[in-house]
Amino acid sequence: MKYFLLISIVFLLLQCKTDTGPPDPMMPVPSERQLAWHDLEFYAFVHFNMNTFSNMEWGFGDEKPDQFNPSSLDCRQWAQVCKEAGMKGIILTAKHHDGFCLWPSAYTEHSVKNSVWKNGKGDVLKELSDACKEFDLKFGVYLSPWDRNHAEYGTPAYITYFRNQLRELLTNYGEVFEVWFDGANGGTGYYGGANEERRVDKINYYDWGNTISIIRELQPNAVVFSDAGPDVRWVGNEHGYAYPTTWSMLMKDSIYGGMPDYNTRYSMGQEDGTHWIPAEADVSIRPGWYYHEYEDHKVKSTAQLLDIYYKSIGQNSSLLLNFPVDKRGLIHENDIKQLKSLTQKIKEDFTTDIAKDKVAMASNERSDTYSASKVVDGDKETYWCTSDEIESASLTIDFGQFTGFNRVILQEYIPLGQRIKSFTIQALTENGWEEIASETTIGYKRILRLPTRSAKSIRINFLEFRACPVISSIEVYNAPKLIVPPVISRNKKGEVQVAVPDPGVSIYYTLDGTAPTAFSSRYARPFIHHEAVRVQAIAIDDEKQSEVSELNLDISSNKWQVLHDDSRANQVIDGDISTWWADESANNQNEIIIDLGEVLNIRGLTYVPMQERWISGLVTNYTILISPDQIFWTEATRGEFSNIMNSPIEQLVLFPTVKGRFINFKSTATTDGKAASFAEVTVLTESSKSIFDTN
Ligand code: FUL
Repeated sequence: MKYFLLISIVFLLLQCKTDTGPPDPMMPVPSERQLAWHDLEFYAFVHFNMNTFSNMEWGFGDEKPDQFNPSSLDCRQWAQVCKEAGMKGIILTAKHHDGFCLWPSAYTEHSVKNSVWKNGKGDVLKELSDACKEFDLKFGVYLSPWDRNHAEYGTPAYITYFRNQLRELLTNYGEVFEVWFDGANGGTGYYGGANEERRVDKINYYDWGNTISIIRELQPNAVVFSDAGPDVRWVGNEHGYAYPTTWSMLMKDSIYGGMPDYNTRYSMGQEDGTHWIPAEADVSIRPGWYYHEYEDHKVKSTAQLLDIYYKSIGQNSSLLLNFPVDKRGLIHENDIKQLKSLTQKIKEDFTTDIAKDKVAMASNERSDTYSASKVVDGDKETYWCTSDEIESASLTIDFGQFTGFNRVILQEYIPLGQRIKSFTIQALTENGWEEIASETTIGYKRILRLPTRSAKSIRINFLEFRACPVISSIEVYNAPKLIVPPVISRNKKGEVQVAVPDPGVSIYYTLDGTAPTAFSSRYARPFIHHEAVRVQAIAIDDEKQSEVSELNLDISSNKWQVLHDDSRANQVIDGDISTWWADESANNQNEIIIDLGEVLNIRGLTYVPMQERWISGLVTNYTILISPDQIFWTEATRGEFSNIMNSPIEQLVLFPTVKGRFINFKSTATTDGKAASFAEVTVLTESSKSIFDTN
């Protein structure tokens, strides 16, 4: 009996060691809390705090609690917007670098309790955590380690303060799914009135190990984000992009929060990383993290947001999309519109999985339990896996008939580690097997955007791996093209360009003022048009048609010249609003003189201020002078762009027609007293009058 037992145990052990049981995990592997986090994929950041009211990105710390006064704060609106977009949670800036607390902390006076908002009885954390519960969303907190308000920042006493606050956040608001620690630490600040610069030893000052123990004690399921994890890492940029090669592993012990070369050396992760610390891509829907009225026209386009989606979630990262909640305390209408447009497009892109339940075959199957069919069964918990000792492997999915497709989603079964180092995809087209992709990592999820083609089968060849491939899912879709109104522009040469983000989408346009249709001229390439004109265009693909976009143009600037020693001054008339020029040697009184090359009937001009993230030298007051010969000048008009700081969009100035060849657009004051800057100036002549007036 004894012997029988022993033999059975040895037999069982041997069984486990054979290739038919599950493969050994390839270390490191994710923890339970990380696995739950991976499944979230898409969740929201909200930057809303003192900076919203001081119109800053990094407040100095000397702001007064009374400045915080939202007129109609509604966290339920945030939650509803995020829920409807399919996002899984919201992380709020409970305290940003300026130190103001959105909850009535017992450890500071610098909080909502001393604001006029709700007579000091409000608590934004409470309102948001309640709203998240109501809308079944996860709730997370951003607590800035740097505090430019606190008198003791830089001393051990501040660490106690910081931990006390962390305890408040993790005790009083229910379940927290992510605690977010920013890498920006130390610098100038108010520091309780000291108004000085304080640097800290970023490696040792925070004693992170003990702070993280508090999080583990109070919120064992919460993941902790920082450059070095320990659970989730920064993707290394604020554009929302992971990388085609993105490992979830990291050499954790060589990294600390805020290290200068983090993004160039570590943000892609490391194949031989010692810890599982996957990437999170954070990006704002506007240029700034905080709300600024002057960015109302700069909400990212559908094409930009879609690109972010594919380059984050599609490249083994999660996506943390930020909403700069406005002074009312609401997600702005423009942001909601773009978010809806993004989520609508994502839904369309992944409507029908062509691979689902189709016949899948592999060059090697570890056993029936791990057969190729597991990748198309719609169950992420089952997976295909090969035996251990293989050099390469391939898996073929047969669609049964020729089918058009352009997206492939692949997922590794990450509880057993991230394994794939390189793979190719082939498609069985009418020309036989053709290679259509050659890529590196997969990880939790990889989405490939490919040109649309028709194929009967696809084959994925796994070429290099750290351990035998373990694939839980392969999905195939045929995403419709992105149909958005075309962008029309004209450069200095007079070339009119009409552009759409998705190649292969047809563009039709008109120049005669009629609305374009599929029977109008088809746009193939840029064309020269020097005269005044209204260009209207639409994008069409199959049955779908975009809204009409239009651009009213006066005569082209090809004969014009900006009269200045610095030839870069001509960027002001190049038709490209992303370039700008300022005469740095001048003060805010500087001017632009344009030589039109001939005498024209001038009736106005347009001015586009610089479109950079940090704007400076926007013209607020101006005088416009016109001359036939640069000797006799006539003042055409003078005036003010009163709201240009908050709304830095194209400004229009009209005046009674003056004949002349030279136009002097003279700045008499700028927003910040710096040299006047100009992105684009166009001159309006009599020839465009009928075009503009019928608008
Ligand atoms: C940065 C911070 O300094 C920004 O203000 C913002 O909070 C962003 C998410 O992280 O590093």
